[in-house]
Amino acid sequence: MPSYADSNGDGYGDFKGITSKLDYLQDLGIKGIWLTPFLKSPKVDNGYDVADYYEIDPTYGNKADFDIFLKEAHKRDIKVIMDMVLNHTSTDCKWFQEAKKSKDNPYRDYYIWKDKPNNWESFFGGTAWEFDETTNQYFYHKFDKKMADLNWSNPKVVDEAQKVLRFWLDAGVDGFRLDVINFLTTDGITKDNPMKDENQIHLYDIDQSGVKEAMKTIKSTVNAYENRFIVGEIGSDKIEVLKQYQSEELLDVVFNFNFGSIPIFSSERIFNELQSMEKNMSNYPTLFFGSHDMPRMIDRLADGNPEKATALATLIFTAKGVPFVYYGEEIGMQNILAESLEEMMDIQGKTHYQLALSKGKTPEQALLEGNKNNRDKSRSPMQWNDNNFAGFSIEKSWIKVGQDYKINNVEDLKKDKKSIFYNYKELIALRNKEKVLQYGKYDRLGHKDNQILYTRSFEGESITVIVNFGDSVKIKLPKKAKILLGNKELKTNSFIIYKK
Ligand SMILES: [Ca+2]
Ligand SMILES: [Ca+2]
Repeated sequence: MPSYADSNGDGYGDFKGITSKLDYLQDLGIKGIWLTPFLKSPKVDNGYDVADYYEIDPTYGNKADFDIFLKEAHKRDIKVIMDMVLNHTSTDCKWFQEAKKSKDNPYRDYYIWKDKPNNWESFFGGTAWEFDETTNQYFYHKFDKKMADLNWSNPKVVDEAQKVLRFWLDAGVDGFRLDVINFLTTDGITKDNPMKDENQIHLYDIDQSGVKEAMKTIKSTVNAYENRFIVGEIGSDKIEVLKQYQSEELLDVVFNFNFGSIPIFSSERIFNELQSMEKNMSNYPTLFFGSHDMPRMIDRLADGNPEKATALATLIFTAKGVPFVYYGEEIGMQNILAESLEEMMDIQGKTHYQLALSKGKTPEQALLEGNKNNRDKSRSPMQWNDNNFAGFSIEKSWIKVGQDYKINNVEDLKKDKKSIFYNYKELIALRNKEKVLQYGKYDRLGHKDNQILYTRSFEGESITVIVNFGDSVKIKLPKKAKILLGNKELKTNSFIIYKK
C-alpha cells in the first residue's frame, strides 16, 4: 500500500493513487490485486498490526476512496483481495486496550495471559512474552510486543473475526490473503517448545490442533458469498504441512515459500519444487518469486540480469498454478539498501540491527546484519515516470531511494521490446488468451541440461514450454508446431512456448 502510487505528495501510496494506476495494470493484463494491509494501524510492522478492523488508515484515504477504487477495479475486470490479519492485533486495538485494564475485563480473554512465561520465542527474536504492570501478568506476542496474539479458543474472538470478514465481503472485496494463518493460537499455551542445538523447534506454538477448525469457520463464512477466493500464508517449509491446509473446506490455495523464496538460483531446485507441488497439492499451487517479505527477485535469483528474470517469469505465467507478481517486478525493480539505522522502517531489520549491537558487533557490522534481514529493500516506491513520488526519493522517503531511482522508468520500458516489461506483458497476454496455460494439467514435467520443460493440455489442446538456463541450443520442433512466444534458437536464459 504505502509504496505503490502517491496521489497527494505526502510520500505514501494511497487509494486515489492506485485508482489512477488501474489503467496501467489493466494494460499489463493483471486480473487481480492483493492489497497489503490498509486498515488503521500504528504500522509497527507495515500495517500487519491492525488497530481497527473497520477503519481505513487515513494515510491511504477513506472508505469513499476505497469504494471508488474497488468499483473502478471491477469495471476493468480486476478482482481485489485484501490482507487479513487474524493471528494478532495491534496493542492499540480497542480490544487490547480494554483487555489490559483488569483481569475481569470482558475483553481479557481475547488475548493470552499468563502469570509465568514459557520458552516460546517471538518470530522477530527474543521472548514472546511481555509483562503488563497493571495486571501483573504476561501477554503472548508471536511477533512484536506491540502485536498481541488473539486467543482463538475464545468463541468471542471467532465471532469477531467472522464479523470483520463479513464487513469487508459486504464492502465488495473478492477475497482475502490470510496472514500467518497456521499461527492461530487455537489450543492455548501448552508445553515449552523443545530445543535442538540452540534452535527452538516450533512444535507447540504453530500448527496447533484447532487451526483447521478455525480455517473451516473462516472458509464457510467466505463461502456464504459468491465467487470469493482465499490464499493462505502458511509459515512452514514442509510440503506435508502445506498440503493439508489446501482443500475445499479450508483454503483455496496456499503460498509455498520453498518455491517462492528459493534463496539462490538453481534450475534443478526450481524444478524439484515444481515437481513436489505437482505431487502434493490437490488444487493449484501458487507461483511467485517475489513478495514484500523477501529481497527483489531480480537480485535474489537473476544476478540483476533482465533476461534471466524474464526466463523466471516465464515459469510463473506458464507452469501449472496461480501466478502472483510483486509490484515493480515487471519493470525489474531492484533492492534498495538502508545506509543507516534511521533509514530502516522494517521491524525485522531494526530488531536484527539491535540484536547484533547487543552481541558486541560494531555499528557497521550491525548495519550489514540489519540490511540482511531488512524487508524494506523490496518495499521501495514503484518507479513511475511521473511526479507521484517526486521529492519522495530523498527528503520524504520512509526508506531512502537510491541513485538508481528512475533508471527503469515505465514509459521507456513500454517501448523497448527487449525490456522485462514488454516480456511480462506478452507472457501475461498469452496466459490470459490460452486456457491451457490457465487450467491445463501436466502431460510431462521434466528437467535436463539446465532446461525446465513441460507440456500442459486442456480440452484437446496442448502447449509445451522450455525454459533454458543452460548452454545455447537449437530446438527441433514437432512438424506442425506453432511458436507462440520465443525462438527455437534457444539461447542461455531464454524460452520457447509452442502449440502442437
Ligand atoms: Ca499519499
Ligand atoms: Ca498465534
